[in-house]
Amino acid sequence: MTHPILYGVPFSQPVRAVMWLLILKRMPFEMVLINPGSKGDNGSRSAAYLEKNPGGTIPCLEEPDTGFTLGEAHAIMTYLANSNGWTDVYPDDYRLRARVDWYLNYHHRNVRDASLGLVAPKIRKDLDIPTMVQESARRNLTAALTVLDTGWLKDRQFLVGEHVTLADLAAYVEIGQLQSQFTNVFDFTPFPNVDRWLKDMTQIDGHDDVHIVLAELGDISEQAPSMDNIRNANRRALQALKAKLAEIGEG
Ligand SMILES: N[C@@H](CCC(=O)N[C@@H](CS)C(=O)NCC(=O)O)C(=O)O
Repeated sequence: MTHPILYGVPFSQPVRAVMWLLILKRMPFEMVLINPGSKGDNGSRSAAYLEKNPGGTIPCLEEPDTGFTLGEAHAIMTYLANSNGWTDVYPDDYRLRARVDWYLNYHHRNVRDASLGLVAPKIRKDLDIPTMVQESARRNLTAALTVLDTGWLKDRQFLVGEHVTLADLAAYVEIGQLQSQFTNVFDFTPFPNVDRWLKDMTQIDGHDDVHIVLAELGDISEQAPSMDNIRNANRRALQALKAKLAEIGEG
C-alpha cells in the first residue's frame, strides 16, 4: 500500500496536529507542501487542491491507492485512529472517546483562537486582521484557558485522563506555540495546570520533530518575522521531517 499524503506546511497548527499523530504512531507518510491561501500551483486555493479539499484549507489527507481525500485536522485524526486501531490515543471506551470528541468540538472558536488573536496578526500581515477581531479572539482564548485550567486539567495529567489523546495533540499545537521557547507571546502564570500540562506535553514522542518550525522562527513578541524568516523556518522543518520519515521508514 502506498503511504498517505499529507498536504500543508509545518507552520500550520492543524497540520502540525496531524503530523504529530503520524510521527507518534510511527506511520510513514509523504508530506506535500501546500501554501495556505495561495491560488498558485502549490496553493490551497488552486483548482487542483480544491478538488481534494473544497474548503481550501490545510491540512488534507489523501490515500493515493483509493483516491480517498479528507479535510479538517480533527476528522483526519479520528479517521487515522479509527482505521488503524490506535485506541491508546482515541480510546475504545465510549465515554472516554466521547470526552476526546467533546474537546475536539470545543476547540474551535475557543482554543483555536490562539492563532487568530496572537500569532496570525504577526505572521499573516497580509490578512490585516482587524483589532476588534484580534481582541475578541484573545478573550475567547483566555476564557478557554480558564476552562482547561479549572476544569479539564484540574485533576488529570492530560485532558481526558492519565494518557495523551488526540485532544491533547490538537490543543497543544495551538496553546504550545505561544510559550516562551517558541513565539513567546503569552504569559501562562495565571494558568498553573495548563502550564504543568504544557511541560508534560513536551515529553511526548514527536514533540520536538513537529515543533522545529517554531524553534527555528523563535521569539516574535517584539518584532514580526519577515516572509523570508517564515519560509526558511518551514523549509528547515520540512528537511528535518524528511530525515525523521526516513528513520521511521527504516524502523
Ligand atoms: N478547521 C480547520 C482549520 C484549517 C485552517 O484554518 N488552515 C489554515 C492554515 S493554519 C488555512 O488553510 N488557511 C488558508 C485559507 O483559509 O485560505 C482544520 O482544523 O483543519
